[in-house]
Amino acid sequence: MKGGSIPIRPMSKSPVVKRYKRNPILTKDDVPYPVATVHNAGVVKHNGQYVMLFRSHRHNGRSIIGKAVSTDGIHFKVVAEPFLTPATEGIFAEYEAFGVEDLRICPMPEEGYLLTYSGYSPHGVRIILARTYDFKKVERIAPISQADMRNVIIFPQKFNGKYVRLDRPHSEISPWSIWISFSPDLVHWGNSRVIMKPAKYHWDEMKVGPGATPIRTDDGWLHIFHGVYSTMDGSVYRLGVALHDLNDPSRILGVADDWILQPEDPWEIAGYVHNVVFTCGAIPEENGTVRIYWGGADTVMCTGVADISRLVELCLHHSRPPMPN
Ligand code: BMA
Repeated sequence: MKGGSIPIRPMSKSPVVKRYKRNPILTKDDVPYPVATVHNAGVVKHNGQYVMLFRSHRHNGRSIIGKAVSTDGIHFKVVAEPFLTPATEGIFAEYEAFGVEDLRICPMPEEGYLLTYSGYSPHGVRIILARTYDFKKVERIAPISQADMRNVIIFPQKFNGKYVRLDRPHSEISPWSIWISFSPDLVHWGNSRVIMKPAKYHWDEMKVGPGATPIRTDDGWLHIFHGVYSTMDGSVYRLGVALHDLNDPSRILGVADDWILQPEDPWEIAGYVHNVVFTCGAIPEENGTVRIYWGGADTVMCTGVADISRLVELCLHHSRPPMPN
């Protein structure tokens, strides 16, 4: 230390997720039709391109899903028309009347891309399953939950011939916890049980919910989820990680005790809903990192990268019980 001065370090943000320096990467100004927000996007790699299906509030306050594409995962171009708007006929019209939100993409080998999103209507919020092969045409398959359920993600592999999903029912007795369910055909789901609950007086004490489609690693399925803490100034949404057994995803090998990302940039702290980072998609890269995408304050899209091995280590060696109390 020269001259005895105390070095002043810049305040470090998340030590785990390295934010892209030029966040946000997508805003309403990039959208060629009128919207108030761009956030909570599912993302996959398809034919060498990154495809992002993002949520936008229309000026009437209801949500639709737009599509953007990119060659590097950072610079996205939004296509001229929305990808998914509320259905106009049949059962889907009835259950999507108030909007479609927070779409997740599951690349299911040889079965195209399974899409799960929230359909809002006078009957509540429930999950709708759809499928696309090319991100041009979308086929709705079925509503796959009753009200009130949000945040369903499907594992991109079958287990003993069954599809497996994480879901998030809520009741006063067992508030906002992560459950697992199984299906032989994607339409009928059951054998559900709770596998992860909020931890008292902890950053996720109010809610935990499924986030990005789980990523297969040598050590287990890595799941980036969201956790919510309630304060006198409203709720704070942060991201955490959990690791599920490779062959039996109902077995959680570890949940990292600390969050990996919290609202810190101005566009995460203030916006349509303050203090929110919320993920619906993350992509494993060949260099051992995962590119995480998150909505900032329900208003803009952001990205950053983390080392997969570090996230796995946090789950295995700095963990808290998945079912505290
Ligand atoms: C959740 C969902 C998300 C949203 C978050 C923060 O309940 O509505 O879509 O990002 O709240 O507002």
